[in-house]
Amino acid sequence: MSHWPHALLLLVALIVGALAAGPALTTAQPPSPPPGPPVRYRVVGVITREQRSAIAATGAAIDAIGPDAVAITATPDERRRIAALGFAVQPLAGPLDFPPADAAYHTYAELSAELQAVAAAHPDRVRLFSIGRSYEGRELWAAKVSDNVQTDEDEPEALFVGHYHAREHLSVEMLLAILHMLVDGDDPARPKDPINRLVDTREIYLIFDLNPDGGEYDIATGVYQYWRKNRQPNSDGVSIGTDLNRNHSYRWGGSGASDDPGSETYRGPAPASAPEVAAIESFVNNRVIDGVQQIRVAITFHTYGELILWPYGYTYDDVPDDMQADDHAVFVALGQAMAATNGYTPQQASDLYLTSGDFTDWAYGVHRIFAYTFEMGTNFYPPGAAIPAETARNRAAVLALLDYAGCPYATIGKAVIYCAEGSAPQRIWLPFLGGS
Ligand code: 0X9
Ligand code: CA
Ligand code: CA
Ligand code: ZN
Repeated sequence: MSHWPHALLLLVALIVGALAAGPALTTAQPPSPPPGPPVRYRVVGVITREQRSAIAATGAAIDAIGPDAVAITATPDERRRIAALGFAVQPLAGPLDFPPADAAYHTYAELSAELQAVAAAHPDRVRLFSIGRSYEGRELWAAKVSDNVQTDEDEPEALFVGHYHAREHLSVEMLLAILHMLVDGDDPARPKDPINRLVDTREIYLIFDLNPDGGEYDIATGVYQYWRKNRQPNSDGVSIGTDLNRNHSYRWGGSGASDDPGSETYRGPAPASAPEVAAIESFVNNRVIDGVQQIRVAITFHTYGELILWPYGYTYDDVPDDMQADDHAVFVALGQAMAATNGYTPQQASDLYLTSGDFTDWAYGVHRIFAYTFEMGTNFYPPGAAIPAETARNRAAVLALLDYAGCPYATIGKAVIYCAEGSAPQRIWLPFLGGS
């Protein structure tokens, strides 16, 4: 209340200033411009909190505050309104990129280009598509990898997902490493090697970057922002972002997720309120064909901790009413089998801490998918030079999961009970895994 007269005075001063400077303020609301990614600017001559409030009131995000300038992220309309307040608005210098030591990481633009190149080089085995758009309008790129890739065959399906959390850039590199592992070096003249056989007998879906807005924001200044959430503005008018890994529709709103929009683990205002979460849920929902979910196994890659986590995260119970005992046994056996290949620690997600609304709870709770969270590495920003080793470390685990996609219940000796012999072999012999 007490600061309101100041704001009014300032506003009057700004309007007078703006009028004196020439351009008249329009009173009518202009039509909203087409949605597009907001752009970062420096606004100069900003000294007081009232000035900053006036800028924030346009809807622009104030990212950093200096002695006489602020860095903002603004839509074209917000930029115009800030300029109309009388401030000089300058484009922020410097391309959006990783710091030099981390140049090996892919920006969103580099990821998009790389995916297009791989898809063009392997039209028989790779189909590139988008599952939807991020809040700021970026395509959420996905690829299907299989033989006869344009056809939906009756083959076990697997899903891998990267970049739920913005600062966890290594997870995008993991998705790219999987793509390359699956398609590089395949030689039609050579007898089918185990990887080719896996590709040919499964349908593998890769969602490379579920949070491109957060990822781009995290690297935009040249100094990592430790950003986690997406970049969707919240209804408090101040904070930005929903934690995508708290926004899923299964038992949304329980423990281990915040209802405070300012929190790093904000669950969002409603289940699947984040467009990125809505997009992946609708993609997975659409893999139900004739009442049967086609995707049997999944990994969502995060950083960090060198962990393999299985559901549930919402409860400490190992086998609550919404989990089959045999499914729990599969989660443990398959989790341990993968951990044996990469040295990660396998455990139930809630052994780390309780969460609600994460991807794996939803994927299993709703779709009975054997979905795991992998926590890669030992910090959020391993140097670019660490990418090859950190991604190669999960190569055998990914192949083992693809192998067991034929019949996950084979891990507990119950293939005969659960898995009918279909056209797809249940196990592909993987000599480098010591597979039985
Ligand atoms: O908290 C998360 O979303 C994941 N860890 S992270 O450090 N990458 O943010 C873990 C999700 C797995 N679920 C539970 N631990 N309950
Ligand atoms: Ca196929
Ligand atoms: Ca299929
Ligand atoms: Zn994470």
